[in-house]
Order: sequence, then structure tokens, then C-alpha cells
Amino acid sequence: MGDLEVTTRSRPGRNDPCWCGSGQKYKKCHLDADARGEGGGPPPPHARPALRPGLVSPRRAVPAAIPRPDYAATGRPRAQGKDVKTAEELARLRRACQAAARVLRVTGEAVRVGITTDALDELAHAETIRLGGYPSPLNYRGYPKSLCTSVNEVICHGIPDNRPLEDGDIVNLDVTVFLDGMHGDCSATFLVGEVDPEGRRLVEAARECLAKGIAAVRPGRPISEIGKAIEAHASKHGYGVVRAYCGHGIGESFHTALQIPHHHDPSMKRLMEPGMTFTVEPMITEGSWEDAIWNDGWTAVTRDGKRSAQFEHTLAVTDRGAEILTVEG
Ligand code: EYL
Ligand code: CO
Repeated sequence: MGDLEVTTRSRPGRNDPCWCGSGQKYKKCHLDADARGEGGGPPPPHARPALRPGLVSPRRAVPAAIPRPDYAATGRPRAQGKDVKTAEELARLRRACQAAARVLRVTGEAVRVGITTDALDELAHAETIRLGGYPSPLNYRGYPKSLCTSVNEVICHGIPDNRPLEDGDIVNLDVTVFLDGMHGDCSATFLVGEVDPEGRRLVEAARECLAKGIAAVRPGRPISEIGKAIEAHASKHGYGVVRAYCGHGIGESFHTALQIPHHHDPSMKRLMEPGMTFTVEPMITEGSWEDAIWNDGWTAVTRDGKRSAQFEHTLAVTDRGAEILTVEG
């Protein structure tokens, strides 16, 4: 492990800024959560020590023969792409999405107690390349890995590292593949070993929230209907819906200007049109929907340290509803 870059930080003083980068004092933020992990008295039911940044392995290479998106060298995306696709563009997007679905399944099948998230990244990276694709997250806005691995209170954009998955964890794997000039994006949350009933209930509700969002897709309806359906279902379970991260238009670019909020935002009045392609990827929380970002600049976590679960598909709006593109061919 001599080639691993150290990103772990020591514990701050009570009045120092929290290590998670929330901007709050340590005593107001993660002090209690950290203390729970250090045997300071009897832990409350289901208490988990707060997740900490681990060691990140060196950047993985992509063979020169694999076609790359515009940001692969610079980290800065340029092309924007249209929100409504032609039949030819849709055919190419379908192939990228099918590859992403396959990479997600293969990587998800490797989830077990003791595997590191870095080993999952290695698997996703290798399978993407085997299919002739480029792993879209790699160097997108400088992101260091080919996969996002979001454990427990991590909402999204968790960076694969040397932490072995533990019995009772939940982990979201987020896969995006660039193939045939298009990006296909999907994610799912997996159970590690024996997960407590509350955790399983959260994961199932997140799966249902994605289904409700997809069922709300219909040409002629405002985009706000998607988030309205998702939030209604989450609220019924007493769960939160993260607001900081939205679904997004997708195709030749990983993200277009099109935004798909997962909570009910009545200002999203644009109407869905046949041929529009976007992701729906609600992040559902056990507690508050409020987020914070670790001082690694990437990892989004719940402010209250409670768990978050997410499922994601890339969709095309059809004449009657939605076609789910991220399914295996
Ligand atoms: C890279 C860029 C901040 C991903 C997705 C990786 C992460 C944090 C800046 C969206 C946006 C994956 O998979 C995604 N959506 O479903 N940025 C992403 N990055 C990154
Ligand atoms: Co994604």
C-alpha cells in the first residue's frame, strides 16, 4: 500500500472546524458521531461511527485505443449537447446505457463484507474498458476515480478508497459509461452482509421512489411532476429527499443544462418532450435532506449523519411515457 495517497485527517479540537468540511465547529458536527465509534459509553441503538476518508489509490489508466470524452485530458467538459435526441442519437445512447447497466450488475455482484471500495472501482474500470467504453467519472471536473461508492451517510460522489465494506453497511455504486459518443448513467444501492430492518426499509423506499419518478414521466407534463411523485412517496415513509443534487439531461455530454429536481419544485414548468433524455436519481434520507461536503471537495454526506440510499436510471421520454435505457441488452 506504499503507493497510496494519504487523505486521512487526525481528529480536530472541539472548537476547530469539523474534518468533514461542513464549516461547523467539530463539537457541533461530528464529535458525538466520532465518539460513538470510540467506545465512550454504551452506544445508542444502531449507532455507527461516522465514516472517515480513507486512502485513495493512484489514477487508473485507460488504453489509448478507447475513445474519450472531451474532458478526459483537461477535467473540463466543453460540449453541451441538445436535450432532445434524434433516433440515431437514441440508438447510440441505448448502447452506452446498456453497457453501464452491465458494469453496474457485474460490480454489484462483487459487493461483500471485506471488499474495499477501491477493488470495486478496479472492477468497474476493467469491465467498462472490456466493453470498449471510457469510465465517464474519471477526471470529470477532476474526479479521481471511475466509480462513485457512497457508503451509509454518504449521499453521493463517495471516492473509492481502501476501506473494506463492513457487515451492515449500505453502499451505492454509481456507474457512467462513455460509449459510441454517448454517456449512460445508472446506480443502485447494495446491502453488505446483514443490514438492520431500518436500513433495508430505507433502501426499498429509495428503489420505490425511483419507480414513482419514472412512472410520472409523460410528454406534455411539467418536469416538476417527477419530483412531486418522488417526494410524496418519501414523505409517506417519513424520509427526506436531497435537494442539492438533481437528475440531469444526458447524451453527448455527461450533464446538459436540463435539471430534474427530486423534490417538488413547482418552478420547474418546462414540459417533457418525446426524445428528451435525462437521469432520475433520487437520494432518500433516513433523517433530514440537508447535505454537507467533506473537505476532500467531492464526498456529499447528510448533515445529521443518518443514512442515504439512491437508485438511478437514464431515461428517454417516449410518446406514451418513459423508456428505461439503462437495462442490459
Ligand atoms: C464527478 C464532479 C463533484 C457524477 C455524477 C462522478 C463529483 C463531484 C464534481 C454527477 C455529477 C459521478 O453519476 C453522476 N450522477 O448520477 N458528477 C459526477 N462525478 C464529480
Ligand atoms: Co450517476
